[in-house]
Amino acid sequence: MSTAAAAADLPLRQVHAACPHDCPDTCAIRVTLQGEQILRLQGDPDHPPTHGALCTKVSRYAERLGHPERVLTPLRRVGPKGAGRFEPVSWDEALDDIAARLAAIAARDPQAIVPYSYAGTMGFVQGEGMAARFWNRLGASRLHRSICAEAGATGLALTYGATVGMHLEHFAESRLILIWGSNSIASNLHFWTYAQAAKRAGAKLIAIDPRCSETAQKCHQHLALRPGTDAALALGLMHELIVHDWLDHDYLDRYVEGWPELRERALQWPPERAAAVCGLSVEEVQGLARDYGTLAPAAIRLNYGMQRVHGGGNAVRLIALLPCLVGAWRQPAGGLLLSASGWNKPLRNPAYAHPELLAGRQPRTINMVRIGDALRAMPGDAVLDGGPRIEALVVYNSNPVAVAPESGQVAAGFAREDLFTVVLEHFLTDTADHADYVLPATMQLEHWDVHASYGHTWLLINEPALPPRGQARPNTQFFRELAARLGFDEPCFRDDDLTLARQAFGPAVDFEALRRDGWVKLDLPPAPFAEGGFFTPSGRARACGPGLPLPDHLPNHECAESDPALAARYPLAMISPPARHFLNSTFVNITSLQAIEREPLLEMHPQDAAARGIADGDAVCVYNDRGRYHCIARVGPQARPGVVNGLGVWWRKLGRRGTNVNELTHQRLTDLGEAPCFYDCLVQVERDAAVPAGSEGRAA
Ligand SMILES: Nc1nc2c(c(=O)[nH]1)N[C@H]1C(S)=C(S)[C@@H](COP(=O)(O)OP(=O)(O)OC[C@H]3O[C@@H](n4cnc5c(=O)[nH]c(N)nc54)[C@H](O)[C@@H]3O)O[C@H]1N2
Ligand SMILES: Nc1nc2c(c(=O)[nH]1)N[C@H]1C(S)=C(S)[C@@H](COP(=O)(O)OP(=O)(O)OC[C@H]3O[C@@H](n4cnc5c(=O)[nH]c(N)nc54)[C@H](O)[C@@H]3O)O[C@H]1N2
Ligand code: SF4
Ligand SMILES: [Mo]
Repeated sequence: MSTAAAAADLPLRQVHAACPHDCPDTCAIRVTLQGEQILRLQGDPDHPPTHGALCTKVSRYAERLGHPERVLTPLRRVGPKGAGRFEPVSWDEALDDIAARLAAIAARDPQAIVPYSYAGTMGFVQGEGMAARFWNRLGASRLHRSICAEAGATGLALTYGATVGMHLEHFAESRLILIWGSNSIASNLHFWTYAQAAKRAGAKLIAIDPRCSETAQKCHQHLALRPGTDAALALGLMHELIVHDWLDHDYLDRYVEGWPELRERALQWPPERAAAVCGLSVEEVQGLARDYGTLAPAAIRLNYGMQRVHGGGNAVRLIALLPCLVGAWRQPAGGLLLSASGWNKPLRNPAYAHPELLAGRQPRTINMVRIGDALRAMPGDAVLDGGPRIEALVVYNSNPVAVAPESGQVAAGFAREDLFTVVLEHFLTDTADHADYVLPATMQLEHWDVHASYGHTWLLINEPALPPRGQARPNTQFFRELAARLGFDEPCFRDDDLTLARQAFGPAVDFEALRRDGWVKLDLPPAPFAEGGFFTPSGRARACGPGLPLPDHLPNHECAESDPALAARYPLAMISPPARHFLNSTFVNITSLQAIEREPLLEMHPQDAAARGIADGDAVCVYNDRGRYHCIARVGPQARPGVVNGLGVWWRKLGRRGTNVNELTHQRLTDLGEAPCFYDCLVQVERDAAVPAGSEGRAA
């Protein structure tokens, strides 16, 4: 009997899964299988925010799972670093050698070993579930996981006392929605569904974004401000709210700390000043203030796109205070949402990472944003935080060679022949190419996990639907086996994945309900700050106070105001927001999605293109002192004058001439949170005369 016929005899089964990707939507997935054959993979129709729909990327999950280039056996390097030449080895051979190499380094100083991980999966189990215990026990360096949201999250927490905001579903009832630094259609699709409902009910939608994104095109209005000027816009809005008295005085008096001081500062920002800084018209600033001051309930969907600049933290602090000025928080459909992750924090198990295993040690911290510098640093350099030279890296759930800033330096660091690098991956990414060992990791449908969301207020479970392909193993298993080989005999290293899933949340979460339904909703008030109740010590939102200076507009590191000489050489500001069909660097190698995105693109305004003799479709070189990025110009209204949009984040080896947009970005940090400044970057562009468009093969 053939296997297909055998499968047809098997009963259908349904499994609750969760989308693992770094996306605020955290969709619930329903998988229908017969035997080991996926019949259907769909958004769970019963999960309110998912609403039965997955994005284009994840609806192709089976393509990623069964991809012919998936890494299915452990691999050991045979060529030079970075060449991506490997031979298969057994798991035992790989683990024995890795354990021996790490033990030798740890005997000198475990801090010379650095874990590098981010949000390839957002799951608690396959994220840091077993890994954090292992690193604590080893005493390895700690990693400041700052590459995405730290500036904004810090600004938000300074203001509200936690990273919390409106509930996603209430946006459907808003009358005004400011979509601020967010291309929601690409990166927050399920929010867009609620925004569309509001629009149908008569709400006005305004996009605040340097780029005329897919989302901005569908809003009633688009304000194309200069990158990194959001704080100036917020101050200009406050000025107008004050002079027209569109204020909720009662709310301000009762629930805001430092309002008199903030008021004085805002009065220094008449719309003329704000408009000049932002590159907007005075009428645009005034009109936005009128809408915000007079339409209620008014909601702001802020996203991380606007905080990847020098002053990103201050900008978030100012914008987060806007709903307090107009009393928007009084209604469920008013307020602001940047992150919802603080809502689930109290439910997480504080003992999960077993901090006691550190036994009083306080290892140094490496900032993941500065991995390019850190890998090349010598003891005494500040970036090493008082610790030793980095001798070994264990990378999981991340692709730093592609996504970290100043990637030329990152690649150079990873290319150090004396660096021992282990990468847990699904594919031979740019980072995996630099590994001494690449170990095959399971994908979401092959392992257990539990998820919380940073965009909504549900918790989700992910049950394995399929056995691992090939020799793939969950991340947890790698750390368990390494722990055993290093003689770590604490019982927590023997917890299996289901146990880890159970342990992630405290007793307040009904794990059996999670398994039965696939998700549970957090029990929270609909208008959380209707009467103050912020998570600050005073319970009031904080504009300033003891130890907290007033927020202000800080110009970009790289702009004419901060560095006129640099701006003279590199007159264009570059932002590098995500391409719609990739998720950071994930999916770049998925054939059907790559076919939609086609090539690495640089959007340019016709004026800027004409001044450089560049036509739509030309091959161009984007450059600054850090590097050269080769891509294709898309000339049109998506870019505002003076700003180019380099859509990210291609794998270097799948891009043109082995480059991606992070060749150009720098490793300087934001005002708050020590986060990256991906969108604070000056460049120049020229035609790639040497290579006519379309004639260049990919540098694989
Ligand atoms: N399809 C897709 N979805 C994603 C991602 C992805 O790569 N692709 N990434 C995921 C991740 S990691 C995250 S953190 C989230 C959020 O990811 P975000 O990076 O916030 O993603 P976007 O929503 O694209 O928001 C970026 C928007 O901010 C704009 N922007 C850039 N600079 C400025 C500025 O100075 N001011 C203002 N006002 N706007 C600016 C950009 O033009 C862009 O439209 O999305 C997640 N979802
Ligand atoms: N220029 C520029 N650079 C950026 C950004 C930008 O907007 N512009 N965005 C930044 C942002 S917001 C972020 S969050 C970072 C994201 O950076 P990363 O977190 O590194 O995200 P990805 O590039 O998606 O890489 C995740 C990797 O994890 C792997 N992975 C997924 N699941 C698993 C698993 O279960 N086990 C293992 N072992 N591996 C797994 C995937 O195959 C993938 O290669 O990039 C940043 N870089
Ligand atoms: S990437 Fe985002 S929108 Fe797409 S399925 Fe995952 S959580 Fe949903
Ligand atoms: Mo991110």
